[in-house]
Amino acid sequence: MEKTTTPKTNMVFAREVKEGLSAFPKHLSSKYFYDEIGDKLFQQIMALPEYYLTRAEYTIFEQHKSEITASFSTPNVPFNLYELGAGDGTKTKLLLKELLKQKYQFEYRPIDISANALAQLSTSLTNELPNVSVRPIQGTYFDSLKEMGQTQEKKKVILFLGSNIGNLNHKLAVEFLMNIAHILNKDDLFFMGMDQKKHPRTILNAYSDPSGITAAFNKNVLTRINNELGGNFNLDNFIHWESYNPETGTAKSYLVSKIAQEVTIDILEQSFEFDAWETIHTEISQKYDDAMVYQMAEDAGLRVVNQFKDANSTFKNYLFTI
Ligand code: AVI
Repeated sequence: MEKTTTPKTNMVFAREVKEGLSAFPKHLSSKYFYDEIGDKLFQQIMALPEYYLTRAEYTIFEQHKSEITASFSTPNVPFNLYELGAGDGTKTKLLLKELLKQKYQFEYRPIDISANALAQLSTSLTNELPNVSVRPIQGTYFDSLKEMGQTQEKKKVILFLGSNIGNLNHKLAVEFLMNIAHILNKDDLFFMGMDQKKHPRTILNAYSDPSGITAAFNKNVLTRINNELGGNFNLDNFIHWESYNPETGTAKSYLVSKIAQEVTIDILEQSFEFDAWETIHTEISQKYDDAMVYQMAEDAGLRVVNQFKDANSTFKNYLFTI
């Protein structure tokens, strides 16, 4: 999910909090989980035994790196490798190493809203893979997609890993894919990680770990409201709750008010009432199957040309073209 960390986004944050807490049922966007603390909590989540997604995608890359990179291009066709929301690049480095080994001509263009994340990634790449040419782009997905669409340049391969698409509701996910389709030329490719439907218990466990890290991650949106908008949320008055609907494949996170309470947010000059056991919906993490993915692709003007999976089809990476 795209992060929002700049001060200028505070006004947007304030407006969205006002809308979300005035709505019935209440909601807040999971994009506000991510600040310095939220980023660290997400790093911890990715290392949790219950959170299988990151390891599954890493395994796919380890096991299929030569087929994956061969499906991107051939050594004689130069291309730009873009990555939306690059993060720390742990999984991508496996592909970068393989591309170097196979003598592909490419430039790696990680995109992230956080200048700090990009600087750290560039430094680690310079140390670990000094032969990779790296040219980061700092900005939102939206701005960078627009820029990519305007530049007529060499072939593009765009990575969007980690099932980040699952944090968008269906309508926004299809709109996002339409934007991707719009900027792809004939030979360009889009490579996306999508978590798969599986035993509901496995999914629930991944989002409600007993160590409480996911709960702290979910509650970080309240901490941010307290710190950035002058809120007085008492975090102990809320519990993290996860649900999974195996029919739709939708996992949803909530914060549930344990008591009837009133919370004040200074910047908004407003108070919000909570009944006992009232919910704030904070995140959706959609799980997919092939039928859904092919339908979404068709609706967005994309075509699935290849897919890679781990042994149990826990997670899949799909390759799309227009
Ligand atoms: C970033 N995103 C794909 C994660 C997910 O699985 O939905 C965020 C997350 N939320 C709770 N745990 C991890």
